[in-house]
Amino acid sequence: MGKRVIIHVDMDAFFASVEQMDNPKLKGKPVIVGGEGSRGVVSTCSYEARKYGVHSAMPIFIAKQLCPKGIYLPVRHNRYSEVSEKVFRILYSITDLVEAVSIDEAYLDISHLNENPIHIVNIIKKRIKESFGLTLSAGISYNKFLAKTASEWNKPNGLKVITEDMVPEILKPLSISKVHGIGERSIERLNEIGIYTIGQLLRLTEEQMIYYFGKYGVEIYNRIRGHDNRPVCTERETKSIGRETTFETDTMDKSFLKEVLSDFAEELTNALLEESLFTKTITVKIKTEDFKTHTRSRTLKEYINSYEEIKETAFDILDNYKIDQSIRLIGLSLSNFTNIRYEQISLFDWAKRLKAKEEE
Ligand code: TTP
Ligand code: MG
Repeated sequence: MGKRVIIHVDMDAFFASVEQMDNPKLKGKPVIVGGEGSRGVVSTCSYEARKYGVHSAMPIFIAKQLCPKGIYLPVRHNRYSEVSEKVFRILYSITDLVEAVSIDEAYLDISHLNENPIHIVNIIKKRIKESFGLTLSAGISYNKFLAKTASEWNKPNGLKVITEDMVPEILKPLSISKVHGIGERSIERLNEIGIYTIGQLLRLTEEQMIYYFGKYGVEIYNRIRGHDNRPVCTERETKSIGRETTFETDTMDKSFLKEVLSDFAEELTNALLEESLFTKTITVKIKTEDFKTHTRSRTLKEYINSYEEIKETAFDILDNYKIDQSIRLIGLSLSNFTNIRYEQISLFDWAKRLKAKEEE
């Protein structure tokens, strides 16, 4: 395979920018878009509001303390999906090789286009700016990991190219939290042993990486060295992901079973992050000493992707299961995915519809 050219694009302050586009009086002002009701957290906010320390996932009441003069607006998912659809239409006009990662984020593989990638990014930026007045940040590199890292480089309205000769030097000062695919738990554990930057992470051996990240250790080891062969996928196929283990000796020890579930929850959370997925259905599978399999599932009201929530749901399922026989196998799996934060409509359904329409 020759060297690839990958672009990662991410809209700036997406929900808030759409609100500013629909109501130009809001331009240049601190706009905070957030959920009402019990969750009451910030979905996103304009860069003007970020100056006050407001950020995504912060409880609205705290945002109001930090930025009392902010303009607080409810989330209008349908509207953002509509705009997102139009933005993707522009991306598809460049190439078919578009991987929609979320409502405002995509990878494009433009290796086959004999064009200057910076020129292509500028065309995309110009079209989106002229059509909707929205800005985005883009990263250009030779793989997905580096393209994504580049797009975060100088938000908003950024453009950054990472070439082979810059790696790994350019990555060294970055915080490990910038590495897409490293979960919150792993970050905590690495911080505990004094690892905060990619430079420090580069000192770990492959074995140590496996110890800290499980199955993804090898991938992360390679990625921070600039190796990432993941293709730009135009369709997602993940239907469920799971882990299970058969014990050497059967057990009835609940706290031991919880330890195992909690390890699985961590691995699966990393897998979710890896694919930018959110899950809604958690399933615990138990095989008892008589070789019978029992599965218990729970489907939640909201999509989640955090270790704590997945672990707690699994514990709850186990607590509701009456252990009256020894257990020989336990498994945990996740299904019912979305790529869109707090969003019910699948981006891929309409991305596919859109393509079908254009092919007609
Ligand atoms: P992001 O691209 O992460 O954020 P953003 O576009 O608002 O800002 P940035 O300029 O940093 O890219 O997410 C895209 C949208 O997804 C965002 O506008 C709102 C929504 N979202 C949530 O609803 N909850 C969250 O916790 C996050 C991070 C985003
Ligand atoms: Mg964004």
